[in-house]
Amino acid sequence: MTLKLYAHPLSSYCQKAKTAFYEKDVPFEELMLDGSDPVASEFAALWPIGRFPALTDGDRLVFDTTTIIEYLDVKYPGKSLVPADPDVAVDVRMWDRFFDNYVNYPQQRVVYQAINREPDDGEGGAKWKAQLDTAYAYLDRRMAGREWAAGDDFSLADCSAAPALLYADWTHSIPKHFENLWAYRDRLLARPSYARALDEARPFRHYFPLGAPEGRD
Ligand SMILES: N[C@@H](CCC(=O)N[C@@H](CS)C(=O)NCC(=O)O)C(=O)O
Repeated sequence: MTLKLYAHPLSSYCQKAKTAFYEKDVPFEELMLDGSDPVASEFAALWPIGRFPALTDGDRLVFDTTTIIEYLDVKYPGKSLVPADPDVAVDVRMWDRFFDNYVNYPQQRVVYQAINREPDDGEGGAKWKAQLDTAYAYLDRRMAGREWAAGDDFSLADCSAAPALLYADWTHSIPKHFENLWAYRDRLLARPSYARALDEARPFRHYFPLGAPEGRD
């Protein structure tokens, strides 16, 4: 049964999911959510919450990106993105939450304000940018001497980190003096699985509401 991923290449969460597919070499069909039918109507009927990506495996719906990746690990064992050691797995899940909640979430708020999807705070998203600054400083300390976010191997947490740090920097620049964080971001962008997801987004970059900066990808 073909796995179908309802997605848009520019979406950070879709890039997170696609990184996992490519990392694990699991084939899937990407159904483009660009507002046009029949995919748009099909998706609305399938998952009325409307957040993407969402995955179908036959009649089964799997929503929310972390769960999609956990599902792939269960159904397609081999290279695991959640480690078998439960203690390390806790760490991986915790850092996955860090990137979703404390990097991607504030980044999204700034963008959604800019496109009037959410109320303007009149301060250019200052509160969210301050949260990003705190996350950057914490991550720079975390990544000192580390290759990946948690455990020794590339994991679910790094799938989450790659697009979160790409767009966070586009939205609110990561200061250059955070060398450990920059080195980690560079490693993520060079990882073939994420590089492929990012390449697939290139034709859509001009849609990034704040403008996609040159040379920061
Ligand atoms: N918790 C969801 C969040 C997904 C999400 O926020 N996706 C964005 C695209 S990157 C979206 O659906 N935006 C459209 C909307 O908010 O209606 C996940 O982990 O998959």
